[in-house]
Amino acid sequence: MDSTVRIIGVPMDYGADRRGVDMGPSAIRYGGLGTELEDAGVEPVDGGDLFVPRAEERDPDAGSPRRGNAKFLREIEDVCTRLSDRVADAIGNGEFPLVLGGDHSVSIGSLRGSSRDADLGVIWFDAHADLNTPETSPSGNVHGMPLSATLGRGMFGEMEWANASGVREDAIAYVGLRSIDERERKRVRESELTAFTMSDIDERGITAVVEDALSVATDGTDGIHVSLDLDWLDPTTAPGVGTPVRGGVTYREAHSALETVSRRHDADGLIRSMDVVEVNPILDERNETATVAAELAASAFGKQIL
Ligand code: B3U
Ligand code: MN
Ligand code: MN
Repeated sequence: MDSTVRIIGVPMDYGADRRGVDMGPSAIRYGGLGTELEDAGVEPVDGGDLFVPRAEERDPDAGSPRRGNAKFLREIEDVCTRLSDRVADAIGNGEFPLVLGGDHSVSIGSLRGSSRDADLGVIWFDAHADLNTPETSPSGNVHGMPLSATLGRGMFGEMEWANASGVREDAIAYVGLRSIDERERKRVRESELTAFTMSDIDERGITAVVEDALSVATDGTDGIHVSLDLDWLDPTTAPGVGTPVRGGVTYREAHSALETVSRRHDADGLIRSMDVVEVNPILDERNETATVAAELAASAFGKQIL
């Protein structure tokens, strides 16, 4: 693949319960992201990190929505608004933005930016559905809400900064779900979202599932956003995440999945943007999770064994 990948670090952990994902961008770079991407045949350009004020200096409840609970919402709005501009600028310059989180609420900015001038399909590699709203969230943590924010569900309907009108519900496909809150389950079932769970992967194999997810995300869209939450992987492979859930994909399945995405990209040029989120270096073992994150990004951009 002959192209430029613009790395945008977002050292923010406002959306997560456990501190540490703010160090994700450094850890992923230290885990070899630059060389991995070069091995994939793309040119990495590191745009540095967005400025994110320290959580300790902020009041988590200052920007509370009228109903429900969503901690640090004002701060998340500020960061995601700046991020969406950076993502849209990169695409405007013919580059592929690769956003390094940070917790999963960064995707609110990635998706808004990437869909500014396009209809965007989404592949959501995650253990969780991330479909809570401030009204339904059991935790008040916005990293459990980015897809509802994007779709303008619940209180997010009043927050234009969070919505992405270029992302249709029926162009979003989950891959690898295994931890869903009761009210999220109802929403997923009643929605037009496509959900491939771990059971689907067990039964049909990762390649068939990812190919189906790609069909969903490319149907009637101009390109896709790949959102990779490291807790998608089994905790034995990716221990450095805030909310590990056992029974995730293996190292091999993960690479195979992103290689499948890359093959379609080579054929159709379909990836517009990607984010890699929820790496928590404090909880990691010898930077393993960050290193896997760097390797998986390279697989998505075309790195091959031979
Ligand atoms: N669904 C739960 C837990 C959670 C979501 N995303 C992560 N954890 N990483 C919640 O708090 O919304
Ligand atoms: Mn997530
Ligand atoms: Mn998750």
